[in-house]
Amino acid sequence: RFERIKATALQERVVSAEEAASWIQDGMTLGLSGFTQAGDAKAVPLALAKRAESEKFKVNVYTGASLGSNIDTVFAQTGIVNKRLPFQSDPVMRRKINEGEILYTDHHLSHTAEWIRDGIITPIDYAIIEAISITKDGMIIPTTSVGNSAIFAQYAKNVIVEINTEQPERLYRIHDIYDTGTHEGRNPIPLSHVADRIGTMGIPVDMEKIKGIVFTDQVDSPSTIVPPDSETEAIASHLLELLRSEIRAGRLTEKLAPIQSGVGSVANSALRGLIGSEFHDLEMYSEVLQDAVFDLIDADVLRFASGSAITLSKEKMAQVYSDFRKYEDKIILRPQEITNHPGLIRRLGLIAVNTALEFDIYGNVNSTHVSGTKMMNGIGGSGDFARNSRLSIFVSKSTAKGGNISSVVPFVTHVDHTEHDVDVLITEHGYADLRGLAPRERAGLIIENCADPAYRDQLRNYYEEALTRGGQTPHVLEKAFSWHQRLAETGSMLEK
Ligand code: 0RQ
Repeated sequence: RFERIKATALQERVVSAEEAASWIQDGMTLGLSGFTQAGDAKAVPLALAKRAESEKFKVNVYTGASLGSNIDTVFAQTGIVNKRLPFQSDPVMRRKINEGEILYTDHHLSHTAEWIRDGIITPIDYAIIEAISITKDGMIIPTTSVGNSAIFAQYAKNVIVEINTEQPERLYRIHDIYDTGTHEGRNPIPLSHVADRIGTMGIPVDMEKIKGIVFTDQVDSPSTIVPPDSETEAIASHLLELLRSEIRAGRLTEKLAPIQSGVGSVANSALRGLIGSEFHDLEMYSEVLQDAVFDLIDADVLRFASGSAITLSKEKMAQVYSDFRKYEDKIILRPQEITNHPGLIRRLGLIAVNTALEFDIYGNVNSTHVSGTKMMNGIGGSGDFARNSRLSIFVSKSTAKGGNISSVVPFVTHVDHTEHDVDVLITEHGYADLRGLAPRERAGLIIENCADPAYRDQLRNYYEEALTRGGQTPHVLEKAFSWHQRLAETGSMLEK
């Protein structure tokens, strides 16, 4: 185990997870590695939660994105979290957030590093970073995610490294850590192609700040991949139809443009839809590399994938890590500030596919707040990509909860992505290409192409009444949220 600490002077700093957790005091702020269940620090956070059985304290918790290994669950259950940012997706934490017990700052994933640099948010007392090893010169080599780990380690007062001996050392070749520097004297980021390497292989850190090193062998939590159903398959086929029409229009070739894809069942299904298609030599410039990405590499459809985390199902994890040589030259993991960087997203000209909870007849998208008030997960990186991509696509099933909820509504109850950031909407019924259209041109297209047939008359009636009121974006304001009100009162958005 100790050979993983190549800076031999640091070997004497090995402590137990319990000892490291004992350094954390009430009121402190922690920066934990971890991005969509991958590469999260596990041993020290879980030991910290254990302390809560006999002690009362609260900490602020910053991460890359969502954590696995039940960490957010036990953090929420033990009540030790004061404030959480920038993303979570845990059901227990979600409930505590919505009950007002945990403060949650739902934040664009590319922005958090800037807040840390500028001293906007409470400074980090302890960064706790999972690593496969520490190099001779003290660089931390992350495991299956990079997320915000580099900025946390750089700005934290103290660093605890969790060396995960279960993660193969071969992972050392896949990271590319680039520091954008502070606002003074910042230069363009020298990345012009998805596969470019622009930084260091690990996270450079002042060795003096490494207060402790903990060994762990707990692997990442596997993701649950919901198998495609007829609706997600229909969404995937409409997405392919859209891409083909872009090729016919001469705007894309069969190599497409680098693809970003959100997480979840719809996104995974959409990606899998590319297997067996005519598209080839594809590239991804995304956040999360999920099962479908490796399927696409295996099928020789995907040439290269850049992301911030590798999040896999149990079966895929076993296959990928037992044969990692096959993938190591086709993958790069970067800090989320780079994967989600507005300038790079624009420069690379991405096709971005993200998921909506609901969207309205003019193209505004709500990805986060159920019925406008209850947090689901968070905006994650969807806003970074939607605003800056070459082609910004949102997908959703047209209904939820057995048809009681229409995902196409008169007015979204919370706006994550404004109509200005949304190019194309896709449901299982079809797609609406909103580019270049005025609000009055959009409404009909969205209703007829995307809404569930059971809700189309209701939407048409709303829009016709709205037209009598006039305006650039016509609405019947007193009825704009009436569908959500009906849902709360009767359990369905359908008019009786
Ligand atoms: O709940 O399973 O309890 O029935 O929402 O919906 O259709 O399974 O879709 O898993 O792809 O998640 C937007 C939440 C979609 C996700 C969201 C209910 C529905 C179901 C899930 P049940 P589906 P998905 C990259 C980019 C924001 C962050 C992001 C998300 C559950 O994609 O969090 O894009 N995105 N990040 O029944 C009430 C509605 C609903 C609804 C669906 N209108 N009202 N409930 N549901 N529509 C990742 C990162 O950045 C880290």
